[in-house]
Amino acid sequence: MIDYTERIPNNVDLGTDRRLQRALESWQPRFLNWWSEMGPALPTQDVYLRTAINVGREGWAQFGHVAVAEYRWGIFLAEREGHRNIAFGAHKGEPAWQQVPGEYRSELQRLIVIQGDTEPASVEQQRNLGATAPSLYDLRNLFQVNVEEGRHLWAMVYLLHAFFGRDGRDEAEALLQRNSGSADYPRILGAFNEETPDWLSFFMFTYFTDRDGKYQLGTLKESAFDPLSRTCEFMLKEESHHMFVGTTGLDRVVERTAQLMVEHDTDDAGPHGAVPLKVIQKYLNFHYSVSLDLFGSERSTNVANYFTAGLKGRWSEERRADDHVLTDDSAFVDALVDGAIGRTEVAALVGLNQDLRDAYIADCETGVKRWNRILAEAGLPQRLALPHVGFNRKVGAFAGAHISPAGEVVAEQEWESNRGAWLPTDVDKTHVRSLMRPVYEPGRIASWLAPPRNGINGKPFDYEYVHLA
Ligand code: BYC
Repeated sequence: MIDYTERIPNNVDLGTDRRLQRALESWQPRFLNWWSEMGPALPTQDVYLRTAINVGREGWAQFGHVAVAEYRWGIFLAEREGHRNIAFGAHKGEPAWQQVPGEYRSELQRLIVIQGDTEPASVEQQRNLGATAPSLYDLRNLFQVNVEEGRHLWAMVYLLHAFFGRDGRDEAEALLQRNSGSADYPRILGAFNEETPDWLSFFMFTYFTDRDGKYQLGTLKESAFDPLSRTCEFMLKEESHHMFVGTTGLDRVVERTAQLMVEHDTDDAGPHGAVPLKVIQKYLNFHYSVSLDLFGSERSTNVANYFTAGLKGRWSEERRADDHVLTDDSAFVDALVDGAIGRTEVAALVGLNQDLRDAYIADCETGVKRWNRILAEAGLPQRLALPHVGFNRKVGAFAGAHISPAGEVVAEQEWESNRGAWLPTDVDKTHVRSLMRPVYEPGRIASWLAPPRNGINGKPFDYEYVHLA
């Protein structure tokens, strides 16, 4: 069980390490200050939230109305039964580390800082969405995602404070100083400096960008550094709700658009108060391509070093039928070969970013299948699709190339003249924003999406999930 009598709820025996406890207790007011300045802007009395009370398989969370500013952010690591050995890399077979080995200190710290940086960034990106929530149910889900991203920040800050000394404490401060989209001090990764100005973007973000989180956390869960592995394991449990919000949110947008297309026998649901299917496709193109950039380059010596050192494994590492060392293996990765889209052979270790990205892409396809089933069931011939992996990329083999969503290399001029057909235009964004009118009455829903099939924790859709201030 998690101890909620402590100032910082935790299951890491914080009380037995007074120095660490004091250091984290002095970071806590700065976190709360950041939350009040950069967290959800909409004032509320309370929200129906889940709070982790245990890390076990059964009944790990409790639901209830909580004043958001009083949410009990804490430090929760998955319990480990027995002894764990390192599953991959040069240290394969050795016992997992409970401390950070000196030779890997800076790489490990860098990975933890990058992971930590994304968590508050997403809260900042979503800060103003409460003002335009399509229902109280959706508003509650937004706040649930936000408080848990705040908790994920706590997870990384605990590691920085507990294992990286002075440098770690400085990095924990910097996590509250960088801001999403700031010109002077931006967040580290590209996607976390983009805006999330409307709920279609929010659903796309929680579908595509949170899913990068799932895959990156999955690789860090394999880490030889056991405290990182254990914290990521528990974070993944919370993360699955965030992706549920994205998946079902987009289901409901597509469902409503399809309904109106059939009802009015038109391709364009825009004039009928919904998001046109073409605009959904453009938002999808944008969020997918920006999220692909989060996997880094197809050829990366960084990832080879992380893997060999045991810092970052592969997705489902232990289920792979190979030697888990990969020094003698090769792999094919995407590349531009003489200006054409092709593949090139590299050492398997250097190609591991693409290995992870391939698993992510296969997972993204499942959403597209769901949305296409909704269109098919409505009797519509139109379909959504993931754009080609090279489309609109800023990182890796296709950065700077001009590749259409269908996967053709085109001239820059052709790409630019099609930009508005492939990515959201100002007109599209203005239309989407015009639909974003808040609906705060229990049981009611905005015009542009269908209600959810089920409520939260067995409650009905018309439950008062949020009491506004
Ligand atoms: N933007 O060798 P390369 C989540 C940098 S999301 C800006 O190609 P590498 C969440 C890179 O840092 C998951 N810079 O790539 C979701 C490197 O810089 P240095 C977050 C970028 O290092 C929603 C240089 O370019 N967690 O949890 O193999 C809501 C060359 O890099 C970008 C992680 O990402 C970019 N997109 O892989 C809330 C896990 N891409 O070192 C939360 C930790 C690359 O030369 N991070 N660069 O100065 C990592 O594992 C790796 O750092 C990356 C990059 C996968 C991000």
